[in-house]
Amino acid sequence: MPASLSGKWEMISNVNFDNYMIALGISASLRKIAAKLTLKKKIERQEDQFIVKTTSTFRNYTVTFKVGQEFNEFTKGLDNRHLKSLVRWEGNKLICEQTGEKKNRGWTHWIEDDKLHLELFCEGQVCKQVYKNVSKTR
Ligand code: VLP
Repeated sequence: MPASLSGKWEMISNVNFDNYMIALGISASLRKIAAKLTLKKKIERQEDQFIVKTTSTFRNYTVTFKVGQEFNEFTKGLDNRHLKSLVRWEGNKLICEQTGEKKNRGWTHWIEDDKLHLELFCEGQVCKQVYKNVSKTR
């Protein structure tokens, strides 16, 4: 059973995604498409470095970072903003603060009951997603 964030994951629930996207300023037409997607995550970790790939039939988004090291993030294909991002551990939670035009923006990942949990937050809106593990075992 996966005790780490690493592996392949598939979304099984997505609460308040629309309000999160509205907070990001995503257009109604794009929100309509995004709302129907089953998002997948592939998370790779090498010591303090993470690669988080979010994929779908519509668009993909990859972010690479080192824990504790601020980096420039461009949310290409999402809301297309330039951010200063910083990821840190707080207990078993991986927390990203995304500083930029939008206040109180970021996300938190953790494992609970063998599921990958994700809270995406922006300007007071919180979207809660849960992913099941779909890593191939052999
Ligand atoms: C934008 C909302 C369609 C929706 C418009 C595009 C690839 C934590 C973090 C690592 C994210 C992903 C946020 C996804 C929703 C943005 C959707 C295309 C999806 O993940 O895992 O980057 O911030």
